[in-house]
Amino acid sequence: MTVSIERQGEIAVVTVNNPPVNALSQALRQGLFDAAEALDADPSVKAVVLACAGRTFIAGADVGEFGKPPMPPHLPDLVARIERAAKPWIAAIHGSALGGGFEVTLGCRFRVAVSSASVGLPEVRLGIVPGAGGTVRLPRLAGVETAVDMVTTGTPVGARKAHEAGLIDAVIEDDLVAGAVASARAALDRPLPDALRDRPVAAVAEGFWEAAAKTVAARAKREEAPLSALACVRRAAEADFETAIAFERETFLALRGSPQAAALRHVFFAERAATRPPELAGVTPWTIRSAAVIGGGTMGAGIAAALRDASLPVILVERDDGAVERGLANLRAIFHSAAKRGRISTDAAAERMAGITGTTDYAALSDVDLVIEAVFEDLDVKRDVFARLAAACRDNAILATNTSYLDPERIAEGIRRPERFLGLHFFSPAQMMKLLEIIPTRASAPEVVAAGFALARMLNKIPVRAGICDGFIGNRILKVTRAQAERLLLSGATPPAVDAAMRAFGLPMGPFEAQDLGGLDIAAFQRKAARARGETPFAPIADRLCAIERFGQKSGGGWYDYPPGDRTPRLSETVAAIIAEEAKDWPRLDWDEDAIADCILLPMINEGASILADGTALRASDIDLVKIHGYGFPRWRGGPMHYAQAQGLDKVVEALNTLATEGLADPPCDLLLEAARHGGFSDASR
Ligand code: T1G
Ligand code: NAD
Repeated sequence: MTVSIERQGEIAVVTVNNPPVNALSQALRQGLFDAAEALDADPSVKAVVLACAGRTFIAGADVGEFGKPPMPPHLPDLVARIERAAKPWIAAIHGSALGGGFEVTLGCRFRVAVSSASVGLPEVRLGIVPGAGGTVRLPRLAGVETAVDMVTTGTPVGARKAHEAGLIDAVIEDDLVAGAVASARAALDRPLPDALRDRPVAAVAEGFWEAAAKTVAARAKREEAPLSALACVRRAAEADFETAIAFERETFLALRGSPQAAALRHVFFAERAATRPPELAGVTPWTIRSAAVIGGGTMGAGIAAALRDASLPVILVERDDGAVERGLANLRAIFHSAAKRGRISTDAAAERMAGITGTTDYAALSDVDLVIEAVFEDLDVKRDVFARLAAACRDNAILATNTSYLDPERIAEGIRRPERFLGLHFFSPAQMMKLLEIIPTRASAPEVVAAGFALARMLNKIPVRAGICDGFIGNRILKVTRAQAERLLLSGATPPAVDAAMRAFGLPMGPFEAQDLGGLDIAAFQRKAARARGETPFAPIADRLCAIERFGQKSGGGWYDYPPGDRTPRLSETVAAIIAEEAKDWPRLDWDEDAIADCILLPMINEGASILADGTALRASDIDLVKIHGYGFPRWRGGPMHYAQAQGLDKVVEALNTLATEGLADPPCDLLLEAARHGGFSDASR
């Protein structure tokens, strides 16, 4: 039963129960509509409290129904029905009242919530706008500024701030339903406030809309929904209620069927599926209450900061006392800049730092639950570290490596109790980047792998299981991206043209700007190791730049020149000369932005398909999450694999064959050909 009604005297309590998050499925909409009808017809009912069972209030429309034909009662009609009810409805909110769930409360005359609750209209994060009056009733309740902020960012508001902003009428400290019933009774003794539909929208200052459009456009970049949401609030402020409601509905329906909305829905479900991989269902993870990090450099400091952000006590181990001090200084700098940017308070920064102990003594690790190694990318150095860890740590302590390219099997070779070892691959800066590649070895115990996923939830990161190969999922595709970028230069394109094309596609920066920021040396290490294994990585120009120590911003020049103290990329004659020499036997082609993007994206998709084929990734959606959360692939395109399907895999195969005949890419792999025949990658998420 999704809707039940019980009476507390003249107050009816309507309880919704539709696990897991009380999403507004057709059955729930019908149940609530029928309840409104029945309660209106019962003269003994003076007011209605709307509450929810389970862990949250209504978390919105049932996103799973989006791809299906809409069934009545439609949500706008349900909200309007509750709003014109003969008795006042009071929404009693716990957990999250989001999207359609919050819109239902805007149909109610009053809203009360427990202090831990939040309310919001996150629809823009799904590429749509509120579709049940949220952009029209919210400015009538809390003013245009609050409405614009909430609907264009999608960021929920906590109960106390919501109360200050007039979004809710009261914060209930004790029993929510009892508090709501009491509020309902009290409301019956006073004149009822107007329904939101009958309230005016307060005027805004001259120039408000133009300024808001600038801010929203800058933040939204290429995402369409935020500016559409702003237009809906403006219509609500400048037109009558019915006109504004119709405009919102029209905008909602248009966006719901858009490629961006399909992509963002795909990512929404992929992110949720990623945290609970079916292959680990029922496996109890080893507990993590304390941690240690070996190496306090770029990654070690970032990882330690992320662990502290999750309130875990951290021991930082370095080679010598000087290095310990440098590691602690790196951490202080991270927390200092987080406080400077208002992400945390200065007190919190001090508290984070207080929870870190620096040492060179492995004996200090005798009782930690988890150790993450982030020392130099050198096999012998890492093997020595794990030999010492295997001796110093408990048998049920998790031992993890943050290697980018080395084989975790070889790093762990010979250690005692290898079932406690796995790869945990963070991305730089580790305290910010959401992605965590989890790389089990053949010996890794399922409970240890499950602990990796539990750690990701603790650190609020997106976990993706990756198999062992050179570069796992993300860096393996990155190698292809870089090789393609070089092929473009050798066939007539320039670094700024390639970077501009990829930025136009939606990436925060192009492949050459990104290499200069991260440093060309890490990939050079990787190519050296690959050549030692007898492989032939393709990077003729990057090899020559590294040979003359052009490692990027950190050495004053890489693909671009950087004057001292200035991170603005400048064209480099040296690089242009090297490209010209290397390109002398290559055919020169004319490259426009789309052709450049295809030359990079299509081989990326092809590599994704071969990663699926050899099981390095279990799901195409996992590859999408890796590229979005680790490499800045635009979320509103859904990731490379979703993008490929949206373009049509047969078209992708055809375009790849063209690139292959021009010697600019490998031909489509078998799995991609098969997926094109079947119209999709087998596991594409719903
Ligand atoms: N529809 C369908 N399923 C949903 C859902 C939804 N709205 N929200 C969550 N789920 C599923 C999710 O896939 C997962 O399933 C399970 O619930 C638990 O979710 C007209 C049209 C509420 C804060 O954008 O933000 O209303 O993986 O792991 O961490 O204007 O879920 O177990 O099978 O995320 O506790 C607007 C989306 C919709 C809110 C709970 N609403 N949800 O977080 O659990 S658009 C949203 C969330 C709309 C109207 C428009 C979070 C949460 P499974 P979970 P959680
Ligand atoms: P880094 O050079 O910045 O830091 C390495 C640190 O390890 C140094 O502080 C060094 O003193 C310390 N160290 C070396 N040997 C040690 C030992 N035996 N015991 C204790 N400490 C020791 O390097 P980084 O960029 O932080 O990379 C660390 C690891 O993370 C590498 O495996 C790298 O491939 C991987 N990684 C790097 C990135 C990145 O973008 N930098 C991203 C993901 C993974």
